Amino acid sequence: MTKLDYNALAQQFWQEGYIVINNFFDLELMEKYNQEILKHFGMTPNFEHTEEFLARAAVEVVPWFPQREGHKDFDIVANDERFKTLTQAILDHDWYEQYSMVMFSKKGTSGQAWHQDCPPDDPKYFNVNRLIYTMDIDKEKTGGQTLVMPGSHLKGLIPSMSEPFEEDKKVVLSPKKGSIVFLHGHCWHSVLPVTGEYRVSTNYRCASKGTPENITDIGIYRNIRYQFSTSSIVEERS
Ligand SMILES: O=C(O)CCC(=O)C(=O)O
Ligand SMILES: [Fe+2]
Repeated sequence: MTKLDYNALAQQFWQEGYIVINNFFDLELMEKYNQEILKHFGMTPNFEHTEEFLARAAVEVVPWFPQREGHKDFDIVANDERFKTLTQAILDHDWYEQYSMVMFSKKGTSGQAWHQDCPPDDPKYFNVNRLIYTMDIDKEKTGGQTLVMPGSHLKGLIPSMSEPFEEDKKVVLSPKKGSIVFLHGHCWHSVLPVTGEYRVSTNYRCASKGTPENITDIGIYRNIRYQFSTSSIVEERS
């Protein structure tokens, strides 16, 4: 791949709230990951979230944390020098790895509603999603494109259902196998319904030092604030 201008990419991240780089990871490595992921899930995994969360937040993904279960292959991405250099360019030297999470959605599921991964109450504290794609995501084959609202990481809370929401300003991302997407946790984003056999993405979350480890415990949806550790709605938004 061509040489990366890390500083320009970091600047873009801070302006837009996200960056996309195609052909970042080797296709062979991505294929290996994808096969391990499919081996873990099979094609019809059960949802681990509660019915209430699935219904209210309209999020239909099954999470898996492969590094926690000792799947060493998943360390390769975390330890990749270019991946780390890009992270460093964005967060300076003061950052730490949180966890890697694979998200699986089967055919006919609704994807993910618009959300922020963590509360924007204090702009200093946020997670960074470092997404890698082990398969092509596109309109024709899979559906499940990722939607992002440029610049929204600087705009505070995602509007509630009764507040104006300029959805036409969104950008549709169709990452390819080997692409990466870095996304600020306060940036408003969603995932379209999955029309192909399945959809998989893998997120190597990290954060600036000093950010609480549980920063992503509460996700912000347009209708609710949801706490994952207690599987409960902690706020109804109006
Ligand atoms: O799978 C994606 O493309 C984005 C998923 C997401 O919402 C996240 O990683 O926070
Ligand atoms: Fe998210």
